[in-house]
Amino acid sequence: LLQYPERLNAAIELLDESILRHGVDRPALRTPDGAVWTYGDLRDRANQIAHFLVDDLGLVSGNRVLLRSPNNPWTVAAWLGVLKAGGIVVTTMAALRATELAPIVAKTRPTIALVDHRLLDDVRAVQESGAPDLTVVAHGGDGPDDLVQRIVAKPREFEAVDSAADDVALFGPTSGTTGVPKITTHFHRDVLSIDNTFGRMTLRLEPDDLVACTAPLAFTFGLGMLVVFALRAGACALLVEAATPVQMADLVAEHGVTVLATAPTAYKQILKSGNLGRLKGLRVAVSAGEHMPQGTWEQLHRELGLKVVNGIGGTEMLHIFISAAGDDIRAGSVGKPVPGYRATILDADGREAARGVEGRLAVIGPVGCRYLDDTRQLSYVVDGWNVTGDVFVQDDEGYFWYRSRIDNMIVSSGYNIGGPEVEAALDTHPDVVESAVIGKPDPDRGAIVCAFVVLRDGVSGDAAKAQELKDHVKGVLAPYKYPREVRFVPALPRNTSGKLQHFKLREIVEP
Ligand code: 3SK
Repeated sequence: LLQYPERLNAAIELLDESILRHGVDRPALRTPDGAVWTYGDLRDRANQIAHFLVDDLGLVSGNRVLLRSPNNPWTVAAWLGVLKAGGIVVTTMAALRATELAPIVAKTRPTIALVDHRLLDDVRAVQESGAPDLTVVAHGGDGPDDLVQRIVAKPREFEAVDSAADDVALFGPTSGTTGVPKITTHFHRDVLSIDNTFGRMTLRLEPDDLVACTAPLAFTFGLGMLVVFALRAGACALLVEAATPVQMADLVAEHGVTVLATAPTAYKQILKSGNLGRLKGLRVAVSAGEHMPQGTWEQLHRELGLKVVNGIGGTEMLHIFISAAGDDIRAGSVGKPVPGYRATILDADGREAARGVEGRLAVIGPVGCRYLDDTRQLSYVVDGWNVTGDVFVQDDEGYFWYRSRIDNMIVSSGYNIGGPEVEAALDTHPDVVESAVIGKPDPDRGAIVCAFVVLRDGVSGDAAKAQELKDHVKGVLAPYKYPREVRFVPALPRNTSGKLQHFKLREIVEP
């Protein structure tokens, strides 16, 4: 499955080959307002967009096309159209503002931008300040549908560019958890590799599945779930432009979604809101993007009767590389390397650590980590291994267990305290929606555990509640791990992929 022909266009594999296998009239994409695009509709629109890009805008192979739009069928058609035309997709989170977009545009140098009307202002600002040659085409939203008007008369057949399997298909900017973007580059074969590994070995979608995912298509978690895995399986994706986790749970129930992929935070919010019953129709629930505490996993298991498929992935490797399904799942563990990948733990000297020893997780597999024009490649990729910023331990059976981010191990009075275990303990309190824990410098103890807590609506964050939470943690964990400082906040800082930004909390306590 991991041998690829020399010439390969991922869009043909995902769309045209899927039509040959599963039929043209099956639904490929749905929206909450009832719109349905069949595989045939999607192929027609992708081909028309490819014609427009090549015939009218002069796109040649290797040109980069910036896509900025929410999760809707046009975004998927544009993504496939760019690949068919031989272009490289530059996906960017809708939430990015001009100041964040500018360095991405400067580095990836797109010549064309297909932009939803609602996201046009930031692109125009970037264009005016440093990308005068960028051709911007608007679509969607409430504005005039330039893209739709300009493709409507185009032929519905398009001879896709005969790309090499190793031609770049997409640039995935990653803000990581530290805020400075790196641009990952991925080949046409990488797009298929994520399906041949996690998609087919672990997830195993079926043609009758309806897949929903809260991640944007600009985040490769969402792209994999809603486009790559869904289309290759002949399944259908429910594309939701914007929804809170609780609204997503309603959509799952209303539309009969069978596979939901989202982050632990969303599962926690659905749980705490009392709406978990809305997920009862799911066949598969995937959790990734962050660590899922064992307590949350167990509660979901108890109340849904479903073993959540936990996974760890990264934009660097395009998708999930450690996971488990069915009987292989161990509560609280992220699983084992997905077939095709190898993972190991590195000690402080960068050598392979023994089983049971905590260290930095490194991974190697069919998808490579290649940053565009970035010297950070030298520290994050060693002999082909992607050295992640996560601390894990591997047990004797080969299962990987998350400990913390490399920078979130708190040393207090000589004790090593993993921030995530304190977060998990806090999250088991019924009034806590979510929490984030950091080490705050302290003259006596070196550091103290400082917790930022989001409370349930209507619960007040006062001194008594802070004391109650401290006592709660002392009751769940070794007492020395309790947070000596508790701060109540309305929300936690997250990057546009939804990952918690502990560094922003550190900036608050040590300005
Ligand atoms: O775990 C992640 O953050 C991730 C990143 C990219 C693609 C998929 C996943 C799960």
